[in-house]
Amino acid sequence: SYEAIETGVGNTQYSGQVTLGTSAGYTLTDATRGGHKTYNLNGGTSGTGTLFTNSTDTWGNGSASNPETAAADAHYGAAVTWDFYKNELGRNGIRGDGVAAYSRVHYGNAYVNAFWSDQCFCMTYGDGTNNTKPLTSLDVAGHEMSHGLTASTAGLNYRRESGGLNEATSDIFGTSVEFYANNASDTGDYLIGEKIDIRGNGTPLRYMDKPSKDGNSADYWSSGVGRLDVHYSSGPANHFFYLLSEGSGAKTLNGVSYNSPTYDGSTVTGIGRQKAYKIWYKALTTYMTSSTDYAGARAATLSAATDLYGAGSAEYNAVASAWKAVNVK
Ligand code: ASN
Ligand code: ZN
Ligand code: CA
Repeated sequence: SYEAIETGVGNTQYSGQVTLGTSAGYTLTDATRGGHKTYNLNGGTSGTGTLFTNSTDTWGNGSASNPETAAADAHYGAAVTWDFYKNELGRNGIRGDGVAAYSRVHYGNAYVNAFWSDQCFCMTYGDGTNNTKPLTSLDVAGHEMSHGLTASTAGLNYRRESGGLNEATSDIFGTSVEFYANNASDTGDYLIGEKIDIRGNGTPLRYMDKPSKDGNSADYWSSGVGRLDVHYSSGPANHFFYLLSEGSGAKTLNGVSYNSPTYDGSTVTGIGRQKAYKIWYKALTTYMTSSTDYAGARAATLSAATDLYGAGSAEYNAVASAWKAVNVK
């Protein structure tokens, strides 16, 4: 799990008190993680604004009214994601070259989104509804940073089925980062955005065990899935990842209850999240291309499972079963 070497203290909004990588001055510059910096846009929508600087090495107070709080969450999310890539995927930063991206917080006014940009090689966060719910939770940070990972590897086009796979890749690694952090205030789950309350009713943005619970996402592949918005055509791949990790049916984990269905009534036995994300990462970085569709993702993950665990392995068979369970054959 995540352990910072440095001594900065972040009082975050979503993850409690955490250790942050900071540099003398003090600034939010994480020297041990490629020099990742976090900037304050202070309501602006372009440029970098100003680097977060402080007379002490304590950042934020847990409340969105303190501008450093969202910065602490974002800086922490980037650090955990960096460590996840390094320690779990064997990857040295987004591009594998040891160079960090940067984060920008307080984008615009009450802006309810976060995004990755290849142009700046950076991720950006709005402050959410009434400027009280910044979109800086761990799973969202892992999601956004992983758009950079996808862009620098498979390059999945952000439209049609490849776009859904691009979105799913960000949800898969975003949720994996949340589990990896082992943070008591934001325990791991297969929900995306459960902390940021975008809908205003306490429900998450997306559900990986049964994507249709969001009212829009597809649970299963069909020939029309590529016409959906990419955040909904991600459903079958998110569902695949859940089934491959945890298996079908009912399950409670860290206090969250899941009940994952299958297209054909089959039973899937999970192989655990760690093997599942290693297979997805190998597929993404070795076999997927910009135009990979669902059939191609199935082939890519089967090849990856063969490479990692062998052709007749239980892991290979579980990949095949999980795809069949979301109607990809
Ligand atoms: N937050 C969204 C995402 O990362 C922004 C977008 O629609 N691209 O998917
Ligand atoms: Zn996304
Ligand atoms: Ca989550």
